[in-house]
Amino acid sequence: MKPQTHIRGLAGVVLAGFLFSFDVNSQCSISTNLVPNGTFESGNSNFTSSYGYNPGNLYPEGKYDVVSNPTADHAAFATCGDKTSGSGKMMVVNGAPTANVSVWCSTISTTANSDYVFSTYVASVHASSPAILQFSINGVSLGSPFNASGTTCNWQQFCQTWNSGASTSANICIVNQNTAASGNDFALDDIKMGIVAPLYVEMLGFYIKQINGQTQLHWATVTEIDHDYFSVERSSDMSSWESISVIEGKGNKENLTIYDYTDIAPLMGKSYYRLKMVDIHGIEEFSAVRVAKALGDGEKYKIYPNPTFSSVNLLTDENVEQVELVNAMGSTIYSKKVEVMQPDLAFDFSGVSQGIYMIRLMNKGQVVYTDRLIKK
Ligand SMILES: [Ca+2]
Ligand SMILES: [Ca+2]
Repeated sequence: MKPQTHIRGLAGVVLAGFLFSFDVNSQCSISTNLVPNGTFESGNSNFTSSYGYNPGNLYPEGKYDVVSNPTADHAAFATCGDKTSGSGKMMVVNGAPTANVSVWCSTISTTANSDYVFSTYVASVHASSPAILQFSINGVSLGSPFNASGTTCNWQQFCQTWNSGASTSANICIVNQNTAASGNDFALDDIKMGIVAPLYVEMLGFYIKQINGQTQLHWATVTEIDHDYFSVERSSDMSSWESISVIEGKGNKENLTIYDYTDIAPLMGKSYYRLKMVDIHGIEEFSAVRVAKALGDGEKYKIYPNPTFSSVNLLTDENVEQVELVNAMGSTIYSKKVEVMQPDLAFDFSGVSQGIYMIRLMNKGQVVYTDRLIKK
């Protein structure tokens, strides 16, 4: 589905230095679910199917049942918990090799000219030929077909947006598009449809700046609705994220708020940052991802903080054998051998008098880098 973005309030607001980005996603989020018994907890009711209801026996193709354990209806089906609670009911289907057959349909009232999200969870109950399903509304296919996981009992959510146009009712269906004869056996649960959840945070920018080995994060919001908090998240690989700070949101407001956070100890190499925004209803959205490199492009050595009151850190991927401090008279007043090279080394200059020095990095008897260092 398309990312939901709003730029309301941008006009007239000038923030020098901000990289404007509006890529805030609200995937599959709906405000109020309109599908009755989408959880199947009421059993075989509130929906229709072109497949046959065959309670207790799913050996024939093209049949379904509403049960809490697929194995109960077919010995070769996996023992899966439902999506709703893990112990509730789900619709279990022995998919037949005929495309364009409606497996599940329901009719709901809709408001004209509104954006809706239609969403379902699907899990395979047999590993072969995972289900290929497609949404359809009022007889028109919606979006691309989607595939259930090849791993049994692995519930995955699929959703599509739909604009109601002039429609005041929607016959919503989940249609089989798989023509495989064997396998194609799956379960549906937690089917939902509703108006797209409103974006509760309108971001006006999110950028990062690197200063003295620290990463400063700056962002701004225009509107916040029921906003609870930001979680500042960091990752070294864009796949596993850790929350490094939680910053309270403003709740509800319609004016510009600027937020700042400083990561005083970024990861070695690259640090990726993103903001998770959570509203009071628990709905989550994510900002764009920004990346900070410990060393700038073409930069081999970084000494920070500078000026310093006590110690300095040396950040480098190069080999350094010795670090020296030279005073204005040209005398070496500090010299330390690097025993074990690490990408981030600390040197204690607390015993060094206030003044301006030259810090010198040596490797194989050669000076490889010099910088002016102010000791306070
Ligand atoms: Ca359920
Ligand atoms: Ca089948």
